[in-house]
Amino acid sequence: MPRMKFDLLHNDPNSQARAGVVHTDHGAIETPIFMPVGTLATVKGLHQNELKDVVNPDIILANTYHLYLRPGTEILEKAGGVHKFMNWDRPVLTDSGGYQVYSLSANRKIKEAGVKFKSHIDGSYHFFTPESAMDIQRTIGADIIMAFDECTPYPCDYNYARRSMHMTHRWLKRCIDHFHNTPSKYGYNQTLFPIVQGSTYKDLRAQSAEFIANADQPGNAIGGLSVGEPAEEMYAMTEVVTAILPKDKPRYLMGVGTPINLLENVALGVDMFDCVMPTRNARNGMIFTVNGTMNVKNKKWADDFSPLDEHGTAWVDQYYSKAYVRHLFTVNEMLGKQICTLHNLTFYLWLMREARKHILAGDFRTWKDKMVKQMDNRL
Ligand code: PRF
Repeated sequence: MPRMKFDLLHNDPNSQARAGVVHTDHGAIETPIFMPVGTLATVKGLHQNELKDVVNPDIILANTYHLYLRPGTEILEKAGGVHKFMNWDRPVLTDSGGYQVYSLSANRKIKEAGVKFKSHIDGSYHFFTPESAMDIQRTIGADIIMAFDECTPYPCDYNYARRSMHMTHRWLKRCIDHFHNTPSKYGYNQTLFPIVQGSTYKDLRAQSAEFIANADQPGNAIGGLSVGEPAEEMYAMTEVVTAILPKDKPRYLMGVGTPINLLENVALGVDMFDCVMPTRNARNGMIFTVNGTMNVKNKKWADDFSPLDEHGTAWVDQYYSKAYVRHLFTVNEMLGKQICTLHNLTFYLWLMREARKHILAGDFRTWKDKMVKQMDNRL
């Protein structure tokens, strides 16, 4: 099977930032990229045509843990995979469940064999192993699938972090063996990304990055960050890891983050991101703009009839006023959440496209420093 291809187009001379293109059987992904989160095979609140034509991401993300519980692998297989099921013909990435199991389910027991967990839906018990995580992701049919790992909490003592990292490495070996011995189900290629762990310890991060680099898969991910540590500590870890991971393969930082976190990590050599923040916060009335974050529920917008975001590039930004969107939240109308979701995702995707333009133009560093200052603000 041909390996997923990554074309590295340009390196920024004043940072580690890169612009590239990842090629998959469902199309190309221009990096740096933000992947909207569609946990349950829906980016909450958006129609596929809005997602495609307005937000226009090259790839979206879905979750193994959630799709395994509902609708289940039998339905997904009958549907012919997640793309057909949700009517999305561009690339999809699935997380392995190696994070949601820890963050969502009660009574989980982590052992060398795998993780036993209790469903957050109905309390039923399930068992995930590195092998079953590969099988489920084969059935869901994402273009990029993730290794089964343990995401350590923050803070995490050194010995636990070290032991957990080694288990994640042993699990990776099982993932790779199983993945490469099972065929894809729907006639297109799938690619496995291993995940670097090691908590907030530089030596562990370096060791894990070496191990993951040696696994020689077509792309690599960084996990275990954005779990409560200060941003500076996250950046320090990213820096250690990107110095070791191969330059000719895409790097995906999992579950990150704010617009500022994205730009700082792009500067450290990260190519791909996902996070629930733009969609989840939108549903709570929080929007991100070039001039900072704003809570549209705030009383001060009650009679502000200016556009939701005068610098915004989404049609909703000029079409609706702050006062109107605030009103929708006050009376709990679903349109408010939809408007803010469309705004935030459009903003995140715009920010990554701008970053890419500036990397290609050679002035990323000055642009990034200016944007970070400007966005570090509450409206
Ligand atoms: N592992 C996996 N998924 C993740 C993470 C991880 O460490 C994170 C960490 N922020 C988000 N999503 N498998």
